Amino acid sequence: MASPLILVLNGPNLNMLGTREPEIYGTATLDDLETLCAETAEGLGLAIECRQTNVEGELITWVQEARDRAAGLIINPAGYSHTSIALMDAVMALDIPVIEVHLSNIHKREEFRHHSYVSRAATGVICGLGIAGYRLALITLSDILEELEEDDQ
Ligand code: CA2
Repeated sequence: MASPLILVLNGPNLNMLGTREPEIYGTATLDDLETLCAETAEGLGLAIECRQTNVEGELITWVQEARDRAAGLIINPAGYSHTSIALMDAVMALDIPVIEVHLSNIHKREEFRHHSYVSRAATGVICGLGIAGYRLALITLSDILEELEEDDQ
């Protein structure tokens, strides 16, 4: 049987990871993050596809595509977390498990980062653990998918 596909979507400015603000986002680059996801997914028997965009509409289109293609979604909506009702609506329309990840602890930062529209549509949220948050999100999705499969039998 084919491995279930997990889509890992990263939003605006995350292509700059590792180049600035290491005290907030750490020193790992987007490449490092995607390698960690690939290695973790392989160990869990999951297939993954990692994508990053700076464009809100593109992120929404990819979320919509997850509906027919993916068994689970990991999303760091970055700045759009705090602004985008359209992105929240797209995530709401999914019926697969969704984990929202933030590298930084958004609750320890400026007030405007404390609220995420996307959290309302997410199965769960991980923040403040750096790129390890993505590893934990994959492990959690693997557990959820196993449980769903057991329920189906
Ligand atoms: O902590 C996170 O993962 C965030 O989603 C990152 C977003 C921020 O707007 C959210 O409030 C929290 C920003 C990503 C920007 O990443 C950069 C990394 C290095 C240099 C510049 C920006």
